[in-house]
This record gives sequence, C-alpha cells and structure tokens, in this order.
Amino acid sequence: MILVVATVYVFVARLYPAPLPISRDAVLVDRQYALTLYVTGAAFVLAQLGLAWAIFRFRDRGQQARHIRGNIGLEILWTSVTLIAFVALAILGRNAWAGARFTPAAPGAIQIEVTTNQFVYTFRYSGADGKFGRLDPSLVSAPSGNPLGLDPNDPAGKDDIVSAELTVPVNRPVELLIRSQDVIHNFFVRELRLQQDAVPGMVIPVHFTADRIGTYEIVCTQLCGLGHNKMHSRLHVVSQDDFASYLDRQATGQ
Ligand SMILES: [Cu+2]
Repeated sequence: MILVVATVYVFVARLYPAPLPISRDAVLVDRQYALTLYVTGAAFVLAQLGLAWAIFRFRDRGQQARHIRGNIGLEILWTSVTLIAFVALAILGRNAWAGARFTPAAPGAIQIEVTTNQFVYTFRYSGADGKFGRLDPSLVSAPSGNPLGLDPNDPAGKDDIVSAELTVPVNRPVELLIRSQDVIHNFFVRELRLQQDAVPGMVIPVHFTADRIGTYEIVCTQLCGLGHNKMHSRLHVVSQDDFASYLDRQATGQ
C-alpha cells in the first residue's frame, strides 16, 4: 500500500513533467498519454487494493485451508474489460499517432530531407528551385565535404543546402523525408512528441508544424553503435523572417 501511494504520488504531483508540447499533434499525443495513464492507473490501483484485501481477508487465523477452483464469471468479466479497454485505447491513440504519418503533409509544406549515419544527422533543403538534386552513393564522402553524395553534374542539386542542424519556420507545415545511410537510427524531438525510425533503403515521410520559437534537441533513440550516445543535433524553430535570412545565408555560403 505504501508503494502504491508513493507511485500514485509521483504521477499526481507531476514530479517529472514532460517538456512543453510545441505542436498540435504533440498536444493530441499528451491527451492520449493522459487518458492511457488514467485507465491503466485506475486498473493498477484497483488490482493492488484487491490484492491487499485478499491478503487481509484470507490471512492465517488458524483456520483450515480451503481449495478454490476459480470463478469463470469473474475470469470472463475482467478479460473482456481488459480487451475492450486496450482495443479502445489503440483506436483512440491511432489518431494522435497517425496524424503525423498516414495523412499527407499540408500542401505547401517545406520539404526537408533528413539523412542519418553513424553518428550524425545531415539535413538538406531543396533551395530556390524547390527540387532536390540527385544523390549518388558512390560520391558519399564526409571528409571531402559531400556527406550525402550530391551529384555535381545535376543542376537541380546546385542550390541544395546541406546543414548539420535543422532550422524551420514557426507555424509552417514541415515535411521530413527520413533516410539512413547505414544502420537503423531514429529522429526524436521530445517537444514535438515525434519519434520516427530511419531505416536504410527507405524514405520515411513525417510532418509537423511547430508553433513555438526556440531551440530543441534532436536525439537518436535507436542503439546504433558505439557513438550512439553522442548522436544528436538541434532543431531551431525561428520566425518567418529569420528563416528567410537563414536560407539566404546558407545559399551564399556564409
Ligand atoms: Cu543513431
């Protein structure tokens, strides 16, 4: 009972609050999380109270032990209640989760390519022409300044902007195209409640609209090798004007 009270206290007193959400989808995820916590929390407390009651009620008072074969009615009851609760939570949670994935990004979303490898993130913007240049895996060479393998002969790639950190404008839909060059990595920003694996051989789209200016950490949450713990980058959410001047600065190579 002491452990139950202590556990419930940790959650009720919000001792370890999540960072402020910075998108509408993040708020949906928070709501879903709270709902799941209420349902599972209530089940946890009831189960522990039941256990405590059984221990107290059937304690040793010198009586003869009695053999009980179980109760089919009760078994059916709590199995179906659990089933209904889990299926309902999964169906409700689908909206929060699928919002960033199964619906297409809003028209006019800014496309940014995210490439992961051991142990860095590389972000690419399509530049003024709105087209990503061709990539050639045989040209990939981080030491010579071409971590993505941009093909110098493709005119569409001439104005592509490659950066080690992600800068996006506030209140504008952004679509990320997530790739990996080697093993499975992950793109996770706590404040966006957005976590997506990067899988070699796949381009995985996710989208978000950040509504709060600031700098947030991007971390890899897949154990991707010895340098995994150092694999992180930053997400800068900036004003429209700052974003325009960021792109200008990058384009002129300053
Ligand atoms: Cu990684």
